[in-house]
Formats: sequence, C-alpha cells, structure tokens
Amino acid sequence: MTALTTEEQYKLITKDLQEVLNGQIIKNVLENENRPLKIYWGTAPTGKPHCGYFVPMIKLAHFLKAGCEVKVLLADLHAFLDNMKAPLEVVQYRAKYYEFVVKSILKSINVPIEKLKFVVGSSYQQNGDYIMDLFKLSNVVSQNDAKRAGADVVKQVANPLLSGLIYPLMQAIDEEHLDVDAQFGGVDQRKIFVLAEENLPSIGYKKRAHLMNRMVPGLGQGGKMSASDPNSKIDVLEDPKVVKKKINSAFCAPGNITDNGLISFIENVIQPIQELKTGIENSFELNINRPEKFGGPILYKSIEDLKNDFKDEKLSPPDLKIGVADKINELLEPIRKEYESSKEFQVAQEQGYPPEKPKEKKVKKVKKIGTKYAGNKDASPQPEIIADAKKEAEISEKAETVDETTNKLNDVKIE
Ligand code: STL
Repeated sequence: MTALTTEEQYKLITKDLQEVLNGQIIKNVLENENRPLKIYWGTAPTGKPHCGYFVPMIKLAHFLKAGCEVKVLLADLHAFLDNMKAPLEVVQYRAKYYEFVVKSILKSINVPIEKLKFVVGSSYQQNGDYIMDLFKLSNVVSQNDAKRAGADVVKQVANPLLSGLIYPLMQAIDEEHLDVDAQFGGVDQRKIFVLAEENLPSIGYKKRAHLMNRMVPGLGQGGKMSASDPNSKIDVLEDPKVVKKKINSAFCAPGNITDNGLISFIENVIQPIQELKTGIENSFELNINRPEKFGGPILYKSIEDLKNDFKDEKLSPPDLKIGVADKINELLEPIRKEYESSKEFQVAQEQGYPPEKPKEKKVKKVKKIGTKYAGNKDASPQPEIIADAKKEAEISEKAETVDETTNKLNDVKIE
C-alpha cells in the first residue's frame, strides 16, 4: 500500500462525519509531529450490540487505514454508573462480549485488527491518580454543567443519581489517561466532548480534538430505535429468519425516501462497507431478489438509482425489504459463524446476558417523601407534593422495566 499524504490521511479520518471540533489539533500531529494520530472510541457494555454498531466500526476502519493508533475503550464502569444498566456481576462478561463483537465485525469487513487496542475502563479508572483527577475536575465543573453534559447520554430518570454527574467527568479524564489526541463518538456525545475541551485545561491537561458521527435512524417510524420496540433493532447474532421478520415489519412507506430506516441503513452501512471492501470510492451494488411475478431480480449499481426508483414507486417496500434483509444476513453471517465456533464468545454472551428471571408481580413502590421536608417530621405534606411523589414513583417504576431483547433498561425521557 502506498503511504497516504497528510491531506489524504486527514480526509479519511474525517470522512462522512457530521462534525469535527478542533481539527487543527489533528492536522498539527499529522503535519508537524510526524507520528501516528492517537484516537479512541468508547462504548459502554450495556445491552447487546445491534446492527447500528456497524456505523462506528466503519469509522474505526477509516482511522486504521489512515495509519492511526486506535483504542477501543470498553467502559465497564460507565455502564455501571449509567443507572446500573450493567450490574457489576455481569459487566466484565459484557465487556468481553463487546470486544468479541467489535473484533468480529471489523474482521468481517476485512479490517486488519492487529493494531487495535482494547482497554477495559476499570483497569485504570480505579487508580489513585485517575481518582485524584476526578476530584480536581469536580472542583472546576459545576453540578449544572455536569448534568447538562450528560443529558443526551445518561439515562434520564425522575430521581437522578449522583453517578450521572460523575459519568461525564470520567469520560473527560479518559482522554488524558488513554493518552490520545482525539476522541471519536456519535454526535449524542457532543455535550460531553465540549465539557472535556472546556475543562481539561483547567486541571493542567491539553484539549483534545473531537470527531462525531451522525446518528443513524433505526427501523421504526420516525427512525426510532426504541428499547420498547424489539423490532426496531437487529442484534448482530440475530437468527436469519428473525432478521427477515424484523425487516418486514420496518416502517417503510411507498415512495417515501426521507423517513425510511432501510434507505438510511443502505446509505450509512451497506454502501460504506462496500467501499471499504472494494477500495473504490462510491462503489455500490445491491441485488434485490424480487419474485418473478413482480418483475424478477434487479441489481442496483448506484444508491441514486435505487432511491429514484423507490421514490417513483418502481421499487416497492416489500421488494426493498427483500434486498436489505438478504444483505443484512450476508453481513451478519461471518459474525454468527465466529460465535458458533468460539466457546469464549458464547460464554461471554451467556454470562453477560443471563436469562431473565421470571417477572415478579410488581409491588407498587411508595415514594419515601420524608427527606423532602426540613424540620417538622409530623407535618402532613401538601397535596401537590404527594402528587409529585406519586408521579415520581410511577416514573421510576416504568424506568425499571427491562427490555426483553437487549436486557437494557428502557429509557424514560422526562419532558
Ligand atoms: C453508550 C452508548 C454509546 C457510547 C457510549 C455509551 C460511550 C461511553 C463512553 C464512556 C467513557 C468514555 C467514552 C465513551 O471515555 O454508543 O451507552
């Protein structure tokens, strides 16, 4: 492979991103420091990874191709700190499971992974110097700013825990302790990235560059990937028949190419993966095995043709679904195979996601309201406060239901 120029490296590092903060920091390393750019991507091992995970993997592929030193942070303590989405007893297995999935996806799209490093958060986040940095940062960041920084990432519940304030601070400190020049994540991480940029210098560390991917919609209406709708996401180890079933139930209105999770998936996953595999920019091929009675198979060689045909209703939703389901099954096949041939991969899944205990009948929680009152313990609370407490109790009860497919706690947004 011929070496890339610094401009080509920068172009590849920032390809298809929604936003870059402090690109100058990256350019400076490439142009003046004559060393590989050091970058990391963090993920919290909570629910089982779904097909959306192909999206950051494509960027990791770009970074590696551009010669970067790439680290994947398996942020086990973050998974715990985010409302205990991962209990401590299972989180280490989930981290292992995520590592298997990430490696397996990358291998399946022909990305060499020898140079990729995996770091488990708890391996360094309990060290004295890390904790001291957490204390230092807690002395320069206000509670309000920490809360706002986590608003798009940390699950929002009625009675927010202190852990939600610690989470963003730790993510900022990770940049220093992982010794990187840049952090990559979805644009949902933006507020945490800005908090890191604004505050690391106050505790004596340098500001990092931040690279953000756009958010890719799921398969439900309005592009929602909802924890309560298992059809809106496809597990990377999903059974081929279930893939077909889920794609079949995806929201896909005839002629509508804007609110269409299938077309988004083609644009954000299928096409970039082909580009990576072929090495040819903008290369695209999607075969649709349309039944003979509807005109027989069609081969699309450009996304534009496919979108135009769909818009003009020359390509119907059921036919688009056949093409996408077949393609997803093709993408998932090597991951399933690896899972089937690796005992360790299977153990990580079984231990990380043990079968749910049969649901106990919910006992309605009565909110403790004593702490709300200063002074007279015997005073009766005012009616609106009782109503408030009831509402909170209801919300936290709802927030504690567990999604069956992902074991992920259902998100409850408090408006
Ligand atoms: C999630 C889902 C997701 C990304 C993350 C968490 C990111 C976590 C994280 C934690 C610590 C870091 C960096 C990132 O230093 O897509 O639940």
